[in-house]
Amino acid sequence: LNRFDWEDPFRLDAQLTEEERMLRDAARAYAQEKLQPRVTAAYRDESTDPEIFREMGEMGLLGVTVPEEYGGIGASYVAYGLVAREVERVDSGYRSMMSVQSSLVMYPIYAYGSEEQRKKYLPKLASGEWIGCFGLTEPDAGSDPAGMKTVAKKTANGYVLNGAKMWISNSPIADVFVVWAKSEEHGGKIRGFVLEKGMKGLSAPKIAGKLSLRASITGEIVMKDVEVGDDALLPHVEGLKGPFGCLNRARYGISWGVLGAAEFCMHAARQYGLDRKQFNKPLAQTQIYQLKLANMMTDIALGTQASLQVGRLMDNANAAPEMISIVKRNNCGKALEIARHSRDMHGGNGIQEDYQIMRHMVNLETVNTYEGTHDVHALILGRAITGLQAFF
Ligand code: TGC
Ligand code: FAD
Repeated sequence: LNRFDWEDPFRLDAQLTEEERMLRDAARAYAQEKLQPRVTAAYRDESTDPEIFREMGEMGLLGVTVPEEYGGIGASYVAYGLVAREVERVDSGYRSMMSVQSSLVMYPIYAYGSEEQRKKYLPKLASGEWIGCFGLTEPDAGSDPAGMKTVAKKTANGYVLNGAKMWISNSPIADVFVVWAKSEEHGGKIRGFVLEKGMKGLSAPKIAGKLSLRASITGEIVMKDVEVGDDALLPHVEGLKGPFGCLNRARYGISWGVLGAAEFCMHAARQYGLDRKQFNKPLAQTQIYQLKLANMMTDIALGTQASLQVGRLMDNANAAPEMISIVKRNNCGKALEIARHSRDMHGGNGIQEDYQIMRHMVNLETVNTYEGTHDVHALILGRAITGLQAFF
């Protein structure tokens, strides 16, 4: 009879290439050896160590799908997903730092940028020497980015940008800002601009007091008459499909990442249930405890297979955005549910920082919200099913 492995129910390992397995193992070793020891304090102190970008760069974990000539390693989207899963097994905030840099900053510069922009920015972003951020959301435009107010006005040899972005991962420590604005020159269409730290009129104050994702710094981007040259415009994309093209990749990565967090929570609940006795028997020997573990393993296994399939389709240029909505929405919702159950299964210990479950649980609240909320992805899917848009 074939053996069943509860840690790898559908033999994911056997479905990966040698290169994908190697990158996954390198990411796991880095995350466990370098990130795991600092996360509890970083989270408690709400502090982000910029050195992490340098370390990830050295390990080749930034922009893994970007070709080697620009500093990436030209790996598959499946490999990218596996890296996200390993980093988020430690903390969603660390995965956020990595995925913003890779999918939301390096990808648009690679896909929509000029050759000069690629050469100038990508190698330094890949090495982690420069930190990037992505400004789409505004105080009055979250789920509805088409409602943004940031504008770019044409000048003799460039543009002047005015506006404010809100909830921007990495922004207070960023060197490179990919910002989306309505461009008057292009009939009010949304265009991408690459801004740099130190530009006059550009600031990025930290948003303090987050009770979720505390190891990942978040800020605003404030632009007051920021003057840039013509070379700051991303020349090869126009309209919302620009930022959405980046979000497709980041959302896909998140669908893998949250399963890493979910696996951590499930494995911890299993071990806790084996170790702790009540009523003279291990908690893991009760039916309710086993039911919860069975549900967790099932959701993780199904979610992983779905993300793997979407990744393979992305690698074959055959994926549709709605597929990504399915896995982003499902896996985030299921991971959050798994973390909440694991918190409960740990009893009083579940609220203690050493057990790490509550940190994952509150992190996943953010992940369920950013990159399109759980309900917004339901509406994207509802539109695909019915042909009727229900957003407005
Ligand atoms: P809609 O009319 O549907 O589309 C406008 C144009 O965009 C195109 N498009 C896409 N293109 C590529 N990929 C996709 N997924 C696309 N979705 C839409 C579409 O074809 C159209 O193109 P064109 O040429 O015809 O103009 O747009 P809408 O205004 O009705 O949008 C509705 C909705 C709800 C789907 C959309 O706005 C949405 O997804 N809202 C959620 C916003 C969001 O995800 N924000 C994320 C901000 S970044 C972030 O959270 C980073 S956190 C990262 C971290 O820390 O890890
Ligand atoms: P809203 O859009 O106001 O939504 C509030 C509620 O209303 C949600 O439940 C939503 O599902 C619901 N809702 C909205 N519209 C509808 C509708 N039509 N029908 C039914 N229900 C609806 N953005 C960036 O651009 N870059 C970043 O790097 C970034 N990082 C982030 C980091 C953190 C820690 C957080 C919390 C957010 C980040 N975001 C970032 C912003 C994130 O993408 C937005 O918070 C998200 O898109 C939701 O927008 P909102 O917060 O304005 O909520």
